[in-house]
Amino acid sequence: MKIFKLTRGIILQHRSSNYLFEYAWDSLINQDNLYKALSGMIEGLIAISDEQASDMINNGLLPPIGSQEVWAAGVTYLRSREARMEESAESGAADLYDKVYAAERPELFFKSMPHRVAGHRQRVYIRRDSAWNVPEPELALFINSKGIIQGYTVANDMSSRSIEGENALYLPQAKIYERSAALGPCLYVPEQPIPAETAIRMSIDRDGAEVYRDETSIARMKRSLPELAGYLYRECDFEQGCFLMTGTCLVPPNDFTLQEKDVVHITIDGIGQLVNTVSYKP
Ligand code: DO4
Ligand code: MG
Repeated sequence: MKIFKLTRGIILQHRSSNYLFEYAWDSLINQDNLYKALSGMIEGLIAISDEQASDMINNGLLPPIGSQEVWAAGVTYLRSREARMEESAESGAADLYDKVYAAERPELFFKSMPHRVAGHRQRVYIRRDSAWNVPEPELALFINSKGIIQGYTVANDMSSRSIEGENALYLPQAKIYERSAALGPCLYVPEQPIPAETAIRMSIDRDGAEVYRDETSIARMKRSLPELAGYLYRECDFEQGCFLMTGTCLVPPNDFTLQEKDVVHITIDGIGQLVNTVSYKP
């Protein structure tokens, strides 16, 4: 099932039916066995038509986050390791990425407070002081306060390759700025964990023409999803749960940088599509 956070309530979609209700987002999603908890609520909810649901989703959608922090994992796919080693060759930091890909401990970093997160059809930003900017399509996990993965969403970990490539210690500046994180369109809450062969796709449009398209599967991830969640929760408590981006699996060619007004589409099977237009911070 899917839950959409709206300006006027929450829509739960399950087996071709839509239900609209009011609930505090944090307490709704931070439950044990969220699928079962949501299924148990359905009986008491009032169904709305597909037209009503689409209209509300098209006109009042928010990112599927409440007060949670957003964290991210890095270098979890071979493609990310390669790209990072190329961009940092001159700074001499290429080895760091090679080592972290192979190490037992994953790379985990803080990505965003909820107020900096863009939702579906909202703008994401590129930095004015960065010459080389890319979107990073990622599966994001929603992990509840007990450390158990309860749901998934589509994520964009917007990044500056020039800033990170100049010096690996600039990572927070390459990664954390206004609207550098996007999540949406919904929180997908399946009965079983998301299948390993789930496909993830990204395309980028410029002036109405497609300038990039590629796809892969999350089966290529070097680490397991519970392993990433386990490391994050080792010494951190998250009272309302936490979102964790699981690393990028697609990187555009090295001569590609995002421009203002580019439109980034990221799709993950079963979850949906996250679309964001690129902009500078006004
Ligand atoms: O090591 C830097 C960040 C890596 C990252 O964001 C990714 O692999 O997705
Ligand atoms: Mg990333």
